[in-house]
Amino acid sequence: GDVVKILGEDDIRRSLMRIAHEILERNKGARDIVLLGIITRGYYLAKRIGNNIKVIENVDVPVGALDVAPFRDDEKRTDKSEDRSLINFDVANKIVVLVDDVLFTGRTVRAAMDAIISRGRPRSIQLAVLVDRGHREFPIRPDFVGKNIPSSKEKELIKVKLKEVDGEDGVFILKM
Ligand code: 3GP
Ligand code: 5GP
Ligand code: MG
Repeated sequence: GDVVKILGEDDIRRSLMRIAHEILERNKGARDIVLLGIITRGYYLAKRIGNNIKVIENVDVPVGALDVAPFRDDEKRTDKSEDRSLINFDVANKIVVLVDDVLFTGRTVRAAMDAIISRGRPRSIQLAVLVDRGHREFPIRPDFVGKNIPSSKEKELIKVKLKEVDGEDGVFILKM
């Protein structure tokens, strides 16, 4: 069906710079912040936010890749031995900023919180997403949002493209 572009390359770049500023404002600097991006695209967004924090504050914040599949509550759950997370730092006592591309039902974020807590006890967990499309099934809300895109739960799909994975940057609505 129809494809409508909602965000272009420049829009995404500005959103991720604003989110970096908001994270630093909320936490009064970069101290004790670590970024965990949900595999696949959330991880590349987390890396970009980390690069932006470096530009703004001249601080390197640790960035890790979080695989939530071992902690899902449905049939897509995989064995813990297949955990693809890549996190070479401690989350205990840190301010963990969880990053994902699209927030929908909240189930992925619920699983992500389990994945994080299985590694240690963070001081806090905050949530940054490029797109919030609504339709939550759990009591979860984002702290930092690129764009709210009200969507039809069944008739629409949000497509996020990132250069690192898809060769181009863009957010699109697909009407099915
Ligand atoms: P991601 O791993 O980069 O987030 O789920 C596999 C991919 O398909 C995801 O990539 C996600 O962006 C994309 N996707 C598109 N629509 C949906 C959807 O409705 N549900 C899920 N789980 N993924 C979707
Ligand atoms: P949730 O668990 O909140 O329902 O969905 C969040 C996760 O599923 C995100 O990591 C995202 O990749 C994927 N997802 C759910 N719906 C969509 C969608 O419409 N578009 C895209 N790109 N991803 C989605
Ligand atoms: Mg995702």
